[in-house]
Amino acid sequence: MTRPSKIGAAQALKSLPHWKAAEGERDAIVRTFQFKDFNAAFGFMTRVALAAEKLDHHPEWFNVYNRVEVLLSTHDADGVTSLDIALAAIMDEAAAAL
Ligand code: H2B
Repeated sequence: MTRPSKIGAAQALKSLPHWKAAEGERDAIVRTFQFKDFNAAFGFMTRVALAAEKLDHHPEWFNVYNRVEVLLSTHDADGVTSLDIALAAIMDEAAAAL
């Protein structure tokens, strides 16, 4: 399958108001999600994991209790692509539904 090419964080963020550029060298976008409790956070992660597998595009994330810190970037493109925008939008929707 053809992989999308790099768009860059600044361009991607125009359509993703809840996200910001990662600090440091990497071209990546980040968002921290907060949920009611661990059960809600892990439910979110489960839904997103299934979508990520379907997309063949996977988040870097870190969970403690009710908090999920997410970083999205396309390793193959060395930066943010349309796949990251798609996964970010899926995450925003999944979080809003909880
Ligand atoms: N996820 C992310 N975030 N970036 C990638 O470049 C990537 C991925 N590549 N998931 C996919 C898997 C690739 O390794 C497989 C072989 O398609």
